[in-house]
Amino acid sequence: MIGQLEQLLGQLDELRERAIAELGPITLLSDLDEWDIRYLGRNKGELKNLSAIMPKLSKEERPVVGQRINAVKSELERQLSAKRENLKQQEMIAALEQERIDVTLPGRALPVGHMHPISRTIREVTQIFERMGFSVVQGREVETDYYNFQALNVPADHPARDMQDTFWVNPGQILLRTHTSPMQVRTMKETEPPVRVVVPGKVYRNEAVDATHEAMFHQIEGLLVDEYCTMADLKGCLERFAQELFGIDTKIRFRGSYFPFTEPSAEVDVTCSSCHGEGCRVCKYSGWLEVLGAGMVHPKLLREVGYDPTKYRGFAFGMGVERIAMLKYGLGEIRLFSGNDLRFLRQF
Ligand code: 2U9
Repeated sequence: MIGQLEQLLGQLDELRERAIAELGPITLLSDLDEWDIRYLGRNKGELKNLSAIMPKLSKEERPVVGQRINAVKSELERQLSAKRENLKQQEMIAALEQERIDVTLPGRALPVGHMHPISRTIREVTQIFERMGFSVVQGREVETDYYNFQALNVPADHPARDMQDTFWVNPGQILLRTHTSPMQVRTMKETEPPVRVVVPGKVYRNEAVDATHEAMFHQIEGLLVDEYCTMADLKGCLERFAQELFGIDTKIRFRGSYFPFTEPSAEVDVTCSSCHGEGCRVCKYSGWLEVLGAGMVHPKLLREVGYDPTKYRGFAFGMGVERIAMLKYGLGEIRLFSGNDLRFLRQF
């Protein structure tokens, strides 16, 4: 009986040695799982097979063998878990080696867009007036007949109100604004003088489209109302504006004109920025470019918004943004601005 016990213990020792020897060279986690099943498997594991002999042992032998089985089992489990940790570490190190990134590599350049030339012109113009104390306000593009025409002293039979010139949403009532002026009326109705605003935005006119006319374009209009305000202030303000936009040598001139909302009214020319007044194709050999309309706010408008025309006066002006941009960038075709052709837009 002693011989059988010794043999059994010997087998357990041999199993332990063999298992540990086999564990050493394993390099893959999958092989480790196989090893686990082979030696420690609950079903057909070698240790389990040796344990099957237990019931046949004597009362004295059983604890001796049992203890030895448990010792071998713990030892193998300990070694397995150490090996598993070790392999996991190595796999991670290998992955890190492989996936190593070069942080000094220059990044991929993302395409960067830029401002549309019309937005840029609007910003440039409004900033000049902001430096002179004007605030920028923007209004709605769908307006009422009252704010777009009536309040601005545009008579019912004025050609601008014609079906042909205005895009009506609701004929006689709702329209796409034909100028940004409705916003000046709204501003005056909401605030007490002094008023100093510039209003940039889209406007709509139902006209034939050609190289210099579009059905939608942008305007910037300005309005100043104060107790003391003259045509000389208007002229000084616009001269300053022209010099900031086209160059310090720029001169301006007023030519008498007519608008329903201003009296007196003027067309404002600036000396040609292409030839500096000498005459060229851009200015049609006149030396002058027409860039603005302007005038003193009609007293009827002041009364309409609740201002006392004996106490307050105002000046107003307006310009087409596309026209300014065409002059600034030397373009002869207005439709390029709305065409969204990247070959054109990328040049700015
Ligand atoms: C109020 C009072 C007065 C705005 C003005 C012009 C003259 C003008 C044109 C320039 C080129 C329109 O884009 S364009 O075709 N504008 O000539 N605009 S005075 O006068 C106002 C506006 C609002 C309350």
